[in-house]
Amino acid sequence: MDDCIFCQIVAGDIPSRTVYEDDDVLAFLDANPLAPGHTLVIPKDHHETLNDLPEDLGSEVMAALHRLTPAVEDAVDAPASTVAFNNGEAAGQEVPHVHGHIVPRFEDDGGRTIHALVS
Ligand code: DGP
Repeated sequence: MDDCIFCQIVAGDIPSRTVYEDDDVLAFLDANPLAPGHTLVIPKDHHETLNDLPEDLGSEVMAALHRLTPAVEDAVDAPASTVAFNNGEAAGQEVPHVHGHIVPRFEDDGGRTIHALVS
C-alpha cells in the first residue's frame, strides 16, 4: 500500500535498521524504542491486523519472533522481553500494518505492564 509507512520500509523507500529479512518477513529496529534493541517484526505483504493475516503468513511471523526474541535479548544483554501485538486502533495500534514488538526487559525497568509499554 502506497501510504503505509511499513510498506515503504519494505520497499526501501524509508530507511530502517534491518535486524532480519526473508522472503515473507522483515524485522527492523523501532524508531521510538521503549528499550535498547526494541524490534518490530512484520509480514512484508500488507495486512492491517492479525485478523486479516492469512494463517500461513502468521506462522512465518511467529517463527521469526521465535527465532529473533532470544537473539535480540542476547544482543542487548536483556534477561527477558515483552513480545506483543497491538491489534487494532482501539488497542493502541498506530501503524495499520501488522507488527509484533520485541521489547527487551531489564531487572531495573520497573516491571511495567504490557499495556503501559506498548500503547
Ligand atoms: P504500534 O503502536 O503498535 O502501532 O507501534 C508502532 C511502532 O512503530 C512504534 O513503536 C513506532 C514505530 N514506528 C513508527 N513509524 C516508524 C518508522 O518510520 N520507522 C520505524 N523504524 N519505526 C516506526
